[in-house]
Amino acid sequence: MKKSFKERAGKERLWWDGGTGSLLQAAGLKPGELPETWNLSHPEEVTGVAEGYLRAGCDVINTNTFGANALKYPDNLREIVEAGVARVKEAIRRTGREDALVALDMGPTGKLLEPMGDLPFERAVELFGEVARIGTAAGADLILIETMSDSYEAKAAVLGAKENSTLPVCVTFVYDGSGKLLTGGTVAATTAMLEGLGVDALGVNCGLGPDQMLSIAKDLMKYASVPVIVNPNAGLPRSENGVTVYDVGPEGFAKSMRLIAEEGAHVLGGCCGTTPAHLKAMIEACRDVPVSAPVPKHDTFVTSFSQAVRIGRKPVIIGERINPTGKKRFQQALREKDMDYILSQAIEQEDAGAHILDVNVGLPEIDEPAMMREAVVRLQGITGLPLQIDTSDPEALEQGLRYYNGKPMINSVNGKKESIEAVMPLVKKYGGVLVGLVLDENGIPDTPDGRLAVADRIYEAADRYGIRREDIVIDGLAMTVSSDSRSALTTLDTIRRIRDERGGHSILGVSNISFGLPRREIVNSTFLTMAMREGLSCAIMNPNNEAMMRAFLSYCALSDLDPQCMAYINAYSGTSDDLAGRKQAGGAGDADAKETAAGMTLGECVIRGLTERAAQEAKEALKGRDSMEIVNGELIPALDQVGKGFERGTIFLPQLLMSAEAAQAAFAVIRDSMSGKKTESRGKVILATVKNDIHDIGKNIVKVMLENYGYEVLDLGKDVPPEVIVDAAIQNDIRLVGLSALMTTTVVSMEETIKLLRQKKPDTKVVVGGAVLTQEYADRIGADAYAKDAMETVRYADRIFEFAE
Ligand code: B12
Repeated sequence: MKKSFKERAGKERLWWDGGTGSLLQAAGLKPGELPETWNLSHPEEVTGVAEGYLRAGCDVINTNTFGANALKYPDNLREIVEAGVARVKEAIRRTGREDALVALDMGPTGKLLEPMGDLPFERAVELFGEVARIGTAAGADLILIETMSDSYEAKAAVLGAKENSTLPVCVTFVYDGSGKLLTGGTVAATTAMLEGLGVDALGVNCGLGPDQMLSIAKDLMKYASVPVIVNPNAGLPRSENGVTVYDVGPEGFAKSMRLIAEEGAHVLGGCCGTTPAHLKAMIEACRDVPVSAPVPKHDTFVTSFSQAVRIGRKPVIIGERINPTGKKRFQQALREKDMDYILSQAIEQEDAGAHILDVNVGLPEIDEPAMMREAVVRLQGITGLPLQIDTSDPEALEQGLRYYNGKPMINSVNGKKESIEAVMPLVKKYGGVLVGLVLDENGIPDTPDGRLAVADRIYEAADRYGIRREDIVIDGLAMTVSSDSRSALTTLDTIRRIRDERGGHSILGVSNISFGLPRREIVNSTFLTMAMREGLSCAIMNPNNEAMMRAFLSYCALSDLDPQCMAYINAYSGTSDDLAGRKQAGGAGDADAKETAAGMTLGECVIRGLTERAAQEAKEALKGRDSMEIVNGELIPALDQVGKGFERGTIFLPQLLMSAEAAQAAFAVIRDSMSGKKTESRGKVILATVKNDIHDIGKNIVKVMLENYGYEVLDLGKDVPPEVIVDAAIQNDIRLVGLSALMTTTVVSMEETIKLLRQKKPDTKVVVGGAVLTQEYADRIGADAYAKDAMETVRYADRIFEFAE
């Protein structure tokens, strides 16, 4: 019997195959034709590609099913996938390579997941699950989820695969040259998430050539405990006479791949532009590089879609404010589903310096699982901080874990059998760093020995469930010192011994210590300092509380955890010793003093991606200001700022999308306030955002202004092909067409549209606009006019329709 992927990966070097699409194109696949249809229509050609790679020496061969899912193949998915597996098996038979493995290839759906896009997470799980089911039944040996640029979609794919198949699952992401996903994830963050989900191997493919992938391969080796896969392109693609070409030939590819093999990558292959010749050269060049088994890493990371927070020597601050306990305003927000209030609590804590945010939305009268899901989804739309899912309801926990885009912290399990059995299987399935409370059926032990005994039982249970001990953080339980004067010392001894005797991590809800005492932050901050000194890894606390942050920052400065005291200096230089606190913080105050969210301007709401708040602020702003002044003075500058952050790489696509949504919500309010001013029609104008461009906020503003000045607007929407625009202009005998483009790459579509319009309807005038355009550009592409904003567009229309004063 042939050896499985798990038996081989990491023990010998495995050779994955190379590009498929380019070979099928060479065999006659036409542009726009779906490659997977060839599994049925051109079986010989597809089998030939696999044969080529097998003869080159590859061990793992992908099925030609990269784009196969029910969205693209609603009628014949089963046939396509089954045929994809059958083609590779046939190639194996023909080449006598019975040892080779068939990898069921699953690529991205091509859609963005909610809330960034419109594909619901569960639908994505279902789409991947269906392919996994069919491919497994058809006899694939493993599943490859590849070319993923969004960690959230990759998570949906892994769940789909694991819930529908027992085959090994591998995932490879597309990182850019700086080592980040399109949605912001780093190698450390995505690796922690995937390993938490229990994948069998992980790595990188596509996007870059082997030279540019070297540093990513090094990072993967640094963070991964499972075998690492590296499948680069044949260099970087460029367009030559409309054809995509790659600039690295077999010899160059082989040479660069040897360096990656020497870094220790366990599985090597190719992606776009690579051919059997590339793979053959690579195998020859790398064959003698020894393979070492993957080295288990002992890091503890809690991650979000874009950040990895290390739990280790430096204490981590977990913001405690997203929690209804004792907070009337928060309880009201939960009852009224006032998500913006909850989100604003996150933003305040992030600004105040929290590293992770605790999320507790338990209230007896609400549907906690639904609220947990909503809170997790919405929070990860507006903050890059990792979350701690905090609930005692296993159903709410599963909802939080399932919809979380990363490896969360989980609060909590305890020593009771019932708790372990409810929580640990979920941690095993979804991954996470689990807080273990040192209490059990007998209550909370009152000695450190007793507490350590419970901690040991939690560690042992984790071993049984296959959860790494590094992913357990023991809560030593801070109990009220006013009712037991030894309680603080017992807790402190416990956490010190967890560090010294178990090599483990610890956590405390710090403020519990001071219940019933006056001026609680005095006690809390001293207790925090003592606990950090005893090895506390994570403090659940209020980062808005200045006394606590002072204790934290000064402790780090004094403990060689703040190089050159930079964080301390940045926070306090130039401040005076009063309650004004740190420069970036909201100021001092006790735990409940900041129940109302900090005031935020409309622009800030847009930048933060707070949709409902932005709409509300727009309403407020309209009371005192002119609508266009709000648009030009606040909305556009805010979007500009977000755009600049995106360009610099400080803001990622999910945040860009949330900001766009918030701007649109504000704009909708402004638009409604302007309607009703219409007079009788001055003329009919077409507006459209050109082909391949989906930016339409600016175009929509132009539309409203034109309508307000009495024009009838035929809005063709976004991503509109030239023919559609021209046909509409002819049919409606349009005198003025307005075209919008926001990207340098789509100005070409604008030019095409103008050309076609000149041919087919020469009497129509064209006004163009959008952030990338200038008068010069407009002249070059043959437009009649350029308008820098909506008001200028109206003035131009007035001239064309002869309403100009
Ligand atoms: C919001 C936004 C998005 C949103 C769009 C949501 C939507 N429904 O529109 C989302 C998140 C979806 C998005 C996606 C992408 N975006 Co974007 N996005 C932006 C951002 C931040 C703001 C754009 C905006 O709405 N501005 C506010 C409006 C009011 O301004 P405006 O459009 O210029 O409109 C005014 C005038 O230009 C004029 N006007 C506009 N249209 C028209 C039409 C006519 C006829 C006339 C006369 C006048 C006129 O009047 C308007 C009012 O005054 C810009 C950055 C920026 N500062 O421009 C990047 C930006 C445009 N995006 C960019 C990129 C790269 C992308 C993506 C490729 C990202 C990705 N990797 O996936 C995708 C593209 C998808 C696609 N195929 O189109 C780049 C483009 C780079 C370039 N030079 O080519 C920018 C510049 C960001 C950056 N700095 O990197 N984006």
